Amino acid sequence: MRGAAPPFLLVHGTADTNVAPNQSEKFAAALEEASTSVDLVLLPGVNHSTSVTDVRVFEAMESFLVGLEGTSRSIGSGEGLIAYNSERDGNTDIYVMNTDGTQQRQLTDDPAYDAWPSWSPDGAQIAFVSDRAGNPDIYVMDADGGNVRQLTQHSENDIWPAWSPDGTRIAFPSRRDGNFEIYVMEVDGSSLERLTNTSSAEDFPTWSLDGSLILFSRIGEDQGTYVINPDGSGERQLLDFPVLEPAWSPDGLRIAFGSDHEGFRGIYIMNANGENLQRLSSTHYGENCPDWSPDGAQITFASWRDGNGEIYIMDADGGNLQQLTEDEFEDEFPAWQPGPALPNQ
Ligand SMILES: [Ca+2]
Ligand SMILES: [Ca+2]
Ligand SMILES: [Ca+2]
Repeated sequence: MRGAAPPFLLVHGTADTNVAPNQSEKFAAALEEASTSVDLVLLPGVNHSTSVTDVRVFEAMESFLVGLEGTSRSIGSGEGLIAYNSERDGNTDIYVMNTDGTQQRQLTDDPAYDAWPSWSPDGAQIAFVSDRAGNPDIYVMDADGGNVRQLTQHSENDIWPAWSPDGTRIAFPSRRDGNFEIYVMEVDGSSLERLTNTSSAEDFPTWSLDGSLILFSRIGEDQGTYVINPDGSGERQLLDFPVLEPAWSPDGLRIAFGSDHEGFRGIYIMNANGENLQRLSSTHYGENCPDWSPDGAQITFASWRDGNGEIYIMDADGGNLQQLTEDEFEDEFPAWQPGPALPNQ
């Protein structure tokens, strides 16, 4: 027991640490006898994705926990918000909605291009790109759209902000030194550091769970997907093609990304070491910008399967597709609000 907080019941999605339903039932019955509430956390294991077995275990435990006092938390069941950008008001602005597509509401309202939302790890702030000062710069606002601050001010493009997992820094590509390089700054815009220095275009940074690595793409000479330490050392190649809009999974084990390396824009996932590449997209209409639900069980993304960009969610194995937006305008670049931290994080 951890003070007043309910204990977590971890369900590992691996064959070697699988929890049999009868064991889960015994554990749940023991908790019920003690009038103890419990939080359920479904945690996909190393090198394994969630399987049918895991879902059965999860459902078995959930059914036994119904009626227990207190709350059981089923992460991935629609909690949190999804931020995205849309052209529905005549220019591109940032919106948020519930994860079932309800309560779509506008956060920015500026004639400029306001796009590419990126949540702070605590889900309280959103970094984004706006050209309201004349060219693309990085901004931050509170999750309700208030308290907008401009973090970068440069006549060259600063784009694609990505928060460090501890919330203290933001990585972003900038063309301020002649071509795109990856930079890191403090969240107040100070202490700017350049991590790459090439004639190619570096783009799309995303941080590992522990903040020890930044993954990015390189287009041009030495094209590919790389990881680098946040101090600019230790660069190494993971893939021989550049990924688009990558997102590191909340458990740190996988990376979702868009790619056109098979001739169309699709959504893919791979292990964090670059192995076990899998395509999730089942259409060739164009899909991009995946982002993970807080429990890693679902992925939100944009798809052009109905003729213009719409936001969808699906399970992390590509199943259970659900459409969240439906209008004639471009809705894209979804970002899933981070949830409560998993135990041991
Ligand atoms: Ca706008
Ligand atoms: Ca460069
Ligand atoms: Ca649309």
